Amino acid sequence: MKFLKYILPAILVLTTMSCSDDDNDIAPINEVQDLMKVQEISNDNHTIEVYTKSGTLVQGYNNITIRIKDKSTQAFIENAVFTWKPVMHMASMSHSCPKSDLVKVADMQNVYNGFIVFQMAENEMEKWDLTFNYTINGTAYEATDFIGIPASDKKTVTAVTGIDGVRYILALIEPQNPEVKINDIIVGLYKMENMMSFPVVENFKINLDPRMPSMGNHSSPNNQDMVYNATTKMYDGKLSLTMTGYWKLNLMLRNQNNEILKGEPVTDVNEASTLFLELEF
Ligand SMILES: [Cu+2]
Repeated sequence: MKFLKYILPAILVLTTMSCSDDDNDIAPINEVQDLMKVQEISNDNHTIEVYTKSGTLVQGYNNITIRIKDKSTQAFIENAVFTWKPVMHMASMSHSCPKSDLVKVADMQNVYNGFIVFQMAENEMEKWDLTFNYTINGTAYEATDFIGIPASDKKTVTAVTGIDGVRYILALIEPQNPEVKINDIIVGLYKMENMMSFPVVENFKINLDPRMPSMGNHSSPNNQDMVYNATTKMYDGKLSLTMTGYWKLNLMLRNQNNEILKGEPVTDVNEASTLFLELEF
């Protein structure tokens, strides 16, 4: 019995340890198995794999996961420190867009995550590119390439000028898969500080009035206006969808003094706000 009591646990521990070692060396867990590769962006030293859920980038909000591989060893790099910069090259000027930091995902080995809000789609003459600047063990590298940003058929991002003269960008982040129910709605709100800087706007409020224009412009019960969430740095509310189809999400943007900067109430004589987002499901 002593054998079982002392030796068996020891064997179990050793077995478990060697198993996890094998996992690391031979078959690392696939940390991108629920995602699809959009493209690779490379330089002489590394290949950066860009992933999203759909395998594409879209006009609007994009949750983006990347892995970076050493070209000579084929090993994924776990300790890169990134900045990234999306730039649209337009006829008369270049500009960037709202984005988060690109950071290593906690409890994962090889993947980094962040988001980018592309407020404009590409066209024949005007394209986006994406630059990664990163350091590995103190050495700096850069990789850049063009990326494809086709137009979204529904308005999931909008850029407007408030009565304060500031240019704001609003992006629909959730629901990505709307249902007939009361959905959590999340919107990102950013201001255009200059061509390259789009910081988060804090502590504003966004009124929400979803309507179905094809059905007498009816609304829905139990919606909740969107308020700032200091943890996520986004705006949270409740979006009530009583049936499938096309919904126009009429919005009013209010500053910290509760003044309306953009948008109008929907009434019998005013069927829509000039500030809105759209979804169809
Ligand atoms: Cu542009």
